[in-house]
Amino acid sequence: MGIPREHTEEVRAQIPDFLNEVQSAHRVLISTHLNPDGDALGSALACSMVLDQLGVANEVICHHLPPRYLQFLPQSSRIKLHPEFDDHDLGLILDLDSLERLGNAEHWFEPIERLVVIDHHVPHNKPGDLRIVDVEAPATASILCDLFFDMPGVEITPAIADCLLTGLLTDTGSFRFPNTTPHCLHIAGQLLEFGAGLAKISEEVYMTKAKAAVLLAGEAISRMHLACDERLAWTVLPRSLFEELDANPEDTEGIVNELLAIRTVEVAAIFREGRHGSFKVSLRARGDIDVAEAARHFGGGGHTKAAGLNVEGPQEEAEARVVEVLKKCLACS
Ligand SMILES: [Mn+2]
Repeated sequence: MGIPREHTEEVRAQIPDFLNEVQSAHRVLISTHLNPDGDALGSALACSMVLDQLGVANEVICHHLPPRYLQFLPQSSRIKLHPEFDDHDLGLILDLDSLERLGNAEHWFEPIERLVVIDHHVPHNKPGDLRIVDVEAPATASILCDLFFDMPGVEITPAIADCLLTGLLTDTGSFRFPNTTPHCLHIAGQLLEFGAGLAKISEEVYMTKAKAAVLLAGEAISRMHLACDERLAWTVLPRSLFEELDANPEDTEGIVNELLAIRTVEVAAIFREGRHGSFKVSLRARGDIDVAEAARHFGGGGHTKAAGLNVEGPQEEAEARVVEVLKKCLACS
């Protein structure tokens, strides 16, 4: 498999269309997907600041407010649950290709006449009057770099550079995933020249956690089960544990990767008990193993190496059903 190559020139060719859309708008509503990550929020905020520079009135809304680890993003307090105005004539959505993934924010986009979509996911519903989509791009933020670096009237400030670099970093796992292209590293270098603070972003995103998150990780690891010659690892986090540690669902972020880090482990799963006794299961895999198929078995989905599903309790049954399917994935049952 060769290195992926994004369609930088095709994106640049859409600069006039993008400018035409935003400059003929009276007020733009910007949004991104629910459970927003660094690419989603970094991209939304970067767009907002670029529209400011172009003199285009705009607002940013999201179904969820920024999680704690992204609250350092410049101007993150601009992100609201609801818009203040109701006279938007252009919608700009980032890092998603299905309006449903806007969650509650979708409602505010329904009356808006025109829509611009900027995204790097495989298209589903293809909404939008102007679509700037590159499925080979490692992040929506990298498409925005191609769009904004040479855009007339736009200056990449340190704040914009921080937002875009956060998107690049989080969607490439700090430049560790196979989607890390030469172009991605090149534009990351340019973002540093524009004043992005790599060390500060890393500190906020990766090196700072709530105490509850660290305690929860300890519990998750100490409760871990191994099977299939230690090729399968899983752990269950009951609701009572979250109450005891004063932890929230956000605090489970990254724990599944700790299980997958064990040298022999090829599939890792973390079960988190939800409010109604059902379990949200995050799956991770490496090597040739495809966990998306296992997730689909339970009506879930995702990527081959990272997928998720929901399963009804009680705990023992939920655990047994999912583990059985994961053992089949590993051909060890
Ligand atoms: Mn993304």
